[in-house]
Amino acid sequence: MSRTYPPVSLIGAPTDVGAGHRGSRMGPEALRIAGLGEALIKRGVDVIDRGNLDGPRNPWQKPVDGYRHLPEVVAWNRAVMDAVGAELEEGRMPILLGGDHCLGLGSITAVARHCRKTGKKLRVLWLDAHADFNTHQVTPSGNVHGMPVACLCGLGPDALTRLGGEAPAMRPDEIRQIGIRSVDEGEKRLVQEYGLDVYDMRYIDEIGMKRVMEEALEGVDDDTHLHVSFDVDFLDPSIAPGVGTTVPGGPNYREAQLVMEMIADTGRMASLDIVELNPIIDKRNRTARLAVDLVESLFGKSTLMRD
Ligand code: 5AB
Ligand code: MN
Ligand code: MN
Ligand code: MN
Repeated sequence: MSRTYPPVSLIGAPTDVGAGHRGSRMGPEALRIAGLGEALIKRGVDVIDRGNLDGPRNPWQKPVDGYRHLPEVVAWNRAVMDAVGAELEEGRMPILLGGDHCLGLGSITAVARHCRKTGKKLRVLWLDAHADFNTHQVTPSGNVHGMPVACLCGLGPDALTRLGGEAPAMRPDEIRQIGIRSVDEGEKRLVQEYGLDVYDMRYIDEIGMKRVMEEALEGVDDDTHLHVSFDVDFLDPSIAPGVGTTVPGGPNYREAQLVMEMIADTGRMASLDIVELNPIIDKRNRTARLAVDLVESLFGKSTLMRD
């Protein structure tokens, strides 16, 4: 396959302020050590590693009014939004190395703003075991990494929903969630109310990953900016133990590869988050190496030439 990819910028966001476990702050280094940059260069991609963003330390406090570490979460997301926005302005593909998934808010807010400016259609693929659609009223934990999709859809505190100025940053019909198998009670009602397109594990079991991806990618065309938000806990914990919130019953190695290969085939991926990798819980960087392997597939690595 001789597809060319836009130049890539790696942006590290070493924080776990939005999570209930500490350790995903080490995700960016683990991905670098697993050879992410080198793997992309080997695939012919022009890569610049911008290093790590700065932000407040994790104060490790209890939730206040239903949110843990809200000011710190806001600060990190602003930094991410600015950094991702700057790369998009330059015509580069930002790859956000998290960090916990609260950072998807800053990243996708920047992407959505870019789409409004350039007139592109936005399609977000949210690969995750969780819907991340909690609010402060229904969250069982107060952890903001369980809330970014709700915030993007305008549900949450102004400091998060209006990160990019206008709220909502995006519409529910611009996102497809894949691999979902853990949704909290109150969260379920909201997911339904907002009409999110959720391809949960039962649906994947029943119709198969190939058809799920065909449905999730339907309508993606030359005018589409495809953003992939890859929460590593999307993967089955038997192959990806290095995450804070494992949920059994996730996609296996081949299913995950197929997801990435079918995304690559669209040629439309223009931004990517890799989040929730927790090297403290991982075994000899195995999960980071798997993540790199899957990113290679996102950039067109496949067994045989297919076009
Ligand atoms: B992740 C849970 N729904 O809100 C909550 O890893 C887990 O970014 C959220 O998907 C997991 O605390 C957030 C129980
Ligand atoms: Mn998530
Ligand atoms: Mn998750
Ligand atoms: Mn998690």
